[in-house]
Amino acid sequence: MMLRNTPFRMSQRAGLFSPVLAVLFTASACLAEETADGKKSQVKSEAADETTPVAKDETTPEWLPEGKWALDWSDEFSGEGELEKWYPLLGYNPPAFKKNEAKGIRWSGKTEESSHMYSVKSGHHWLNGDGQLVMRIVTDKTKKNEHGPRVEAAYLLTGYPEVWDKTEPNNAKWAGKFVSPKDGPLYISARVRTDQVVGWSTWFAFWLFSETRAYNGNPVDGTEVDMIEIPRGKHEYMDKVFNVANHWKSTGGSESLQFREKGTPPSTSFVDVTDSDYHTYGIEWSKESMKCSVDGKVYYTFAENIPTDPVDMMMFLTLEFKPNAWDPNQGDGRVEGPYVSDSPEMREMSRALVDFVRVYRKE
Ligand SMILES: [Ca+2]
Repeated sequence: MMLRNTPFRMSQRAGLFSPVLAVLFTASACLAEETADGKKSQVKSEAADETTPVAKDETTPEWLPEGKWALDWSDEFSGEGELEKWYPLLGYNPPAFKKNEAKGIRWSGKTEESSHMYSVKSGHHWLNGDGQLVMRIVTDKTKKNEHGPRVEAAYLLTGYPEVWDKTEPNNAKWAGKFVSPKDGPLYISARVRTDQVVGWSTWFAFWLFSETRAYNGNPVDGTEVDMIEIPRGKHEYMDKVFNVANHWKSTGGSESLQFREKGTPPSTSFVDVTDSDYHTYGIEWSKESMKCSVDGKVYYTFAENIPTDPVDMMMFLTLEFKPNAWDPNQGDGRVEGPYVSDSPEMREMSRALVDFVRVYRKE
């Protein structure tokens, strides 16, 4: 899902993919995604790469792609207390971030009052002492803006705005943990449980993203890579659905694929990411391709528009909310549909548990 996004519509598939790749696909329907300024990009529905080997044990967290891999970075989310390797998105102002005065907003309009959700410093993400990061997204019923009850969420990055820098596209230079396949292929994975991601118009996402160069039309220096997104909504097909995507331009520069158990057509290959198991979402990222896998089975391979020499791509773990961002009449989890818990002051719409994030480098 790009920063600017509006509902999908059914439409004919157009040729973003090579004919060679296309023959591997077993389903042909697609969804088109209409962006905020009215142009359509593509969201094809399903198609498994049947040529890819399947992991011996689909839940083994240590599954790795073929080859020899060395652990480069990881967060096992052990212990309690503050996160050390992840930063809540609190805006784009380096001095405010350094002074701990920054305030985060997301899906924003022109002002704080027109934001659909807020990323906040604390309160919605924590270590549970049992080896997992807990993330949640809630409606604070005591606060409102022009969109209604205010939504706050865990929205975590491995980077932060470090210093003003006029040579940077957005005048801010980012620091933190960046990832790049320039010096050799990477395998990046997250083990996540999402059975409590239930709120309508919420979704869980695990991304690679450049805050400065994602949508400049040049995939080489950084894009938005959605290693996994799990949206929820009142439509039956949204009971069990996930997608992967690469976005390199705000309009007309997207490649994405949706997998679903229900709907027309259903996917020929699918894993139920809404069950109570942990699932491992991985990407094997080289300068030639990005292979997105679930539990060691590759679901989709990006072969074009690869970020081959990204400047500041970092990892994201997020819960998000925007009414009908994925589909018209998706439902508003603030006031209807399932939820995790509810009180007069707050409704917890969705919750995710993250067991680890690991980055391996090919030797
Ligand atoms: Ca770019």
